[in-house]
Amino acid sequence: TRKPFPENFFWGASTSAYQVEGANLEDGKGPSCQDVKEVPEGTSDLTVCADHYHHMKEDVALMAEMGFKSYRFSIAWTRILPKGTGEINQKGIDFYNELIDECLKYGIEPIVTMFHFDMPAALDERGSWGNPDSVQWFVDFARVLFENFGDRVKYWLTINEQNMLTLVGPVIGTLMIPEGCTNVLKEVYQQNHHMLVAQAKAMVLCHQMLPEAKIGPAPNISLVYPATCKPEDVIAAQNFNAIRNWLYLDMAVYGIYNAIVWSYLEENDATPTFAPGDEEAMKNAHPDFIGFNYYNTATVEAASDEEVLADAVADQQSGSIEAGMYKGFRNPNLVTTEFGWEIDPVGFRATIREMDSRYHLPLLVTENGLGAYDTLTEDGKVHDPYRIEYLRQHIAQIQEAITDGAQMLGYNPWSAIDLISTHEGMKKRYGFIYVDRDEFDLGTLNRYRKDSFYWYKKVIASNGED
Ligand code: BGP
Repeated sequence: TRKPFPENFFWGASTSAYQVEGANLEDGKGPSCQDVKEVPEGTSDLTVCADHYHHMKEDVALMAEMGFKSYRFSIAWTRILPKGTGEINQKGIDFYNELIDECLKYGIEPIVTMFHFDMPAALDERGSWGNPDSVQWFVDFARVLFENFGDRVKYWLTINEQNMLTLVGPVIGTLMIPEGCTNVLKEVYQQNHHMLVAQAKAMVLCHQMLPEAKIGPAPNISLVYPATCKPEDVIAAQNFNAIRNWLYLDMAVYGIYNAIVWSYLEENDATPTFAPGDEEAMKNAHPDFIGFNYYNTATVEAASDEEVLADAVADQQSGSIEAGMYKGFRNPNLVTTEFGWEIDPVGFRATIREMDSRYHLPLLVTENGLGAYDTLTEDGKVHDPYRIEYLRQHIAQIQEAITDGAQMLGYNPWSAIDLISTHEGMKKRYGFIYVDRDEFDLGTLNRYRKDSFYWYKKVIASNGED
């Protein structure tokens, strides 16, 4: 028999500021990298998104109607500090105060991501995460957040999907590589190092300033399978697991560089430079839990040194710049979504088991979900049985993992409400709440409850038994 979900399990959902809020330069907000980048062809820009900035109360009321126990959202750095450092924008503070208070009014726990793919443009101009000062920029921003919201926010997430920023950021434009850079691998892992130190210092600061609060990382963790039982394929899978997953959690939890990754960086003249105090800072930091996003597993086979990996965007799971370590492989045992992402609920359990036995920390699912084309019917309905099925299967596997003994804090799938997808604009929807707009036609921006909305409400009311 399966063990039940814990009593105080955080049933909720997620969003991120740059994808949901809109009002991207309103009320004093400065531009982030997202506002100045070229959006992928055929996709909407990020000026309006779901217009959550102006519909916030209505949206939180809908989340409350579903019975949410938690809502994971991110705070836009440039709403708080328009230039990334220095002057505080009071209107930005006011917006998040209202959002937090609105959540608490309904008994919804705010879970706050401090950084979700939205580097202030002013800081990109100063070298972004490549500038050693970026560590201090982030810590100063963290201090402003803790000072202003720490009396009510108890759960903090440092950096969303730092591993994806490092692996595919240079390709999708969320990590800036200076022009003329001759060793991209070294540059990327130097930036990654600054993020790791920034995260460590922010965790320590959080514990100093807010002894009651809990803080953790939020990487995208997907177990990597070997394509076959060929020993070389197993090595390739270990390589990719180390590069994609364990580097980030070994660092967050133990403050150490993963040995496989370190030796790979050494071989490629790409080890990061440590500033004085970095090592100590990393060792001193201890997360209270691990937040993680899970969409699907990855499968790889052995690769030769010459094989350069193809299109990182088209194949997000296996595409990266670490040539020679592994090669992506389409898992023949899994079906894919309309957008080509593999679906692997059992892999969710396997991923959780692996994290539990490596780190022995509580785990919080910060994303999971199905991106699909949804249609609004004339009578205002959205029939999304495919989403219900996806979520149901994944929730069942969380329960299996709980039965295995993993300590699960909550489930916050992507996304609470339709928003702009990272790669596909508005057409790829994830929400329980439908937003009436198209890619370029802003429509009415009215909200509609999808079938999954009513279904998730029952799941929450029955604490996962439905
Ligand atoms: C994660 C990001 C989210 C979100 C999600 C879905 O990587 O943290 O911001 O976008 O993926 O991805 P996509 O929008 O590309 O379907």
